[in-house]
Amino acid sequence: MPASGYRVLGSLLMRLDSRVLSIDCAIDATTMPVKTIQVSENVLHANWEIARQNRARLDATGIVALNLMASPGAGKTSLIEQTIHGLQNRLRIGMINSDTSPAAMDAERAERAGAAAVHMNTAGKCHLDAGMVRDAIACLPLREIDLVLIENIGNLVCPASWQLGSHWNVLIASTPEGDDKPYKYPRMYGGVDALVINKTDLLPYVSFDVDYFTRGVEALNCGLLTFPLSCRSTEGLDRWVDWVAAIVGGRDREGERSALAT
Ligand SMILES: Nc1nc2c(ncn2[C@@H]2O[C@H](COP(=O)(O)OP(=O)(O)O)[C@@H](O)[C@H]2O)c(=O)[nH]1
Ligand SMILES: [Mg+2]
Repeated sequence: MPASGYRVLGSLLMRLDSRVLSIDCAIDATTMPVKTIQVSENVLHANWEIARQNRARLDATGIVALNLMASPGAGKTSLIEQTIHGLQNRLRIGMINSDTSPAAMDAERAERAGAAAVHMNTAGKCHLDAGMVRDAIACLPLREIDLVLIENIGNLVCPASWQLGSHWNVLIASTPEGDDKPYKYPRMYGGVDALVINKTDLLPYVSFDVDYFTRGVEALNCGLLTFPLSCRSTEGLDRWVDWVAAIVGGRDREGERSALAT
């Protein structure tokens, strides 16, 4: 067994020393007794405990953290860049970027925009977890930061299940993705505290029925705080930036918005 790499027992996927093995399980369902293994519950509980510690650490240094989730290409890094620019003389910002590979260009974009940035390579894993965020936080100059923007892995499924210790979970939708996404990803849309609808500049060119989309969101997450905007044209960005400044400014009162449910 090599020192590097990891094994996920009971899973169909193993990664050993950079080699990914896909294993086909041939189980004869007629003779095998049924066993239920509560692996995911235990793993999620352990994650919750670390998320709680992350929250405590952030609170102790007076930092507010936003967990930004979206599909690949929805505009997570663009929104982070625009938020850094919009707040440049008001708040000191740290950024945690995650990608499934060593490619650190999004962290570099945030750094060029003016943030202290950390790149987290999840090595193929489809979401951040609280342990990764704990390690990333440890690399940031916490005493020189007011706000941490976390760019989660681009997908609308896995990140929804993993608490990080962030104060606000924010979903970034974008108009070219289509208006059906709330109906297809209810867990993500139902679980977030705020929603950004990015790329509104493309509304005249793409098939995106705002009413249909909004009805889907409202059915899952009634009254969800929503920010339609364009990172390209900058329309709507002021309202988003002012809101971020307000939640950081009023962190004692608002900071518990995203409750850490067990
Ligand atoms: N038209 C348009 N393109 C955008 C907007 N925001 C981001 N993009 C583009 O969408 C692509 C993906 O953006 P990026 O921020 O890297 O997305 P991420 O993968 O979610 O981090 C890039 O080509 C951006 O220039 C927007 O508001 N309007
Ligand atoms: Mg990105």
